[in-house]
Amino acid sequence: MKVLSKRDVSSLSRFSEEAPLFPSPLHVGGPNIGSPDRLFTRLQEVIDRRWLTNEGPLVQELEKQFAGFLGVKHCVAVANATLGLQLAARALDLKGEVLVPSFTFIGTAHALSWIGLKPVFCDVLFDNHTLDPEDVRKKITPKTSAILGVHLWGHPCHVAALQEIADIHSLPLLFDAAQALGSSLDGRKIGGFGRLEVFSLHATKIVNALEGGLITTDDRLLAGRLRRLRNFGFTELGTVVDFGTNAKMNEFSAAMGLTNLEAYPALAALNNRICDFYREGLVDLKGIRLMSPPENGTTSQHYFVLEVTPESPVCRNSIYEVLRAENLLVRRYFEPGCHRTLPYTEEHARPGLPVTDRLSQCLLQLPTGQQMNEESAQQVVDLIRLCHKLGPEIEERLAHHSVDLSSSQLLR
Ligand code: T4K
Repeated sequence: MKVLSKRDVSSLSRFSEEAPLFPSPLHVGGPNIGSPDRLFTRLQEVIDRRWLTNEGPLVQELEKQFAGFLGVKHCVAVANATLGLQLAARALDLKGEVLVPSFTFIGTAHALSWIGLKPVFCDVLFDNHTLDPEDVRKKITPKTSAILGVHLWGHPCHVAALQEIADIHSLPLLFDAAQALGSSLDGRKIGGFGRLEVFSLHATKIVNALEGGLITTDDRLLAGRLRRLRNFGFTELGTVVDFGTNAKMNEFSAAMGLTNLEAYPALAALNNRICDFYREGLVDLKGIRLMSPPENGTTSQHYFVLEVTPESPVCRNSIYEVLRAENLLVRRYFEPGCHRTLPYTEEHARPGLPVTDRLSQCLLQLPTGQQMNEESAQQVVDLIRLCHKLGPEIEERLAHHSVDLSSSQLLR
């Protein structure tokens, strides 16, 4: 691995012909994969059994294992979280408007729009980047049919405050828990809050099923309806009683999901070590604010989030460019907020979501998970510290030198 020995801008790939610091790209969301032996055994079983989808034995096993892990009564496996959110909205008979945070992955909003619901974007709180209960309160109208919180970065929403508002207005409260597998709030795992919660098992999540999702609830009747909706509205007796769709998880995905769930304790422990490394190495940098773990809960630390404030000698976008040129593919989630994303701008591009607008311009996410070890985490720290030290010179170079932006790495 290249060493940042010269410690001046000429050692940075962004400004020289030097090879990148990391020989292969480090991704935010690089997939974690549990025991290959366990995975191949399960895949062989699927092949031998010739039962590939439609609530096969591995999907049933996965639902049981995840329900146990999350401490919920019912877990309905689906093809991905986007379909999971749509099934959730249909199962709760939502109509009209749903209050959602603008600061989330676009999939949260699109899932609703795709089935004719209108996401009404609310701001988030600066402390943990989740739905601001006060803004929710202000935006409730007779057209509101639900409140959808997002446990962003796995940080639990202010559930009690949101539940109180939902109860006052007799609205269902549900959660997009796509990023929150393994998180807990006040000693209770995310999964059992609100009417239901929706997790993602996408390749980039701490536990993946290639593609996949889970809907969790303690409500037996709701779980039954979700099961029918994911399979064209069929009952167990084969009669169609509802407007269903195809949101089923297949057996290969379940094999992957089960295998990777077994690796969860080791993955969370690894993230813990990597994030501690990041914290210790970056905590003293002026203008770099590290997002603290939740005060009243835990997360898997799958997302390491830092804020670059105006006091930093080098701005967020310059750090982003320099790091990506070194194959450290940090992300700027979520820029812009949903309310400033093309399909939604007409209605929502007006001032009024100041925290979302600020966060979308100052955050960076660093890689975690199996692709990292303590040596690479140290390299990440050294690189960011160097960027910080060389800040004014980096800014000057970026302002005055023509930039080759054709690299796909820089465009994301
Ligand atoms: N709600 C929230 C709050 C979410 O965060 C998400 C998904 C959803 C709902 C919807 O869940 P699903 O319907 O997907 O189950 C990624 C993921 O695709 C997306 O699932 C995730 N959130 C979002 C936060 O991140 P992108 O477009 O930013 O990145 P993507 O998929 O290109 O992958 C990120 C990096 O990971 C890539 O640069 C390359 C690397 N990668 C990716 C894949 C798929 C690999 O190394 N190997 C791989 O197999 O959305």
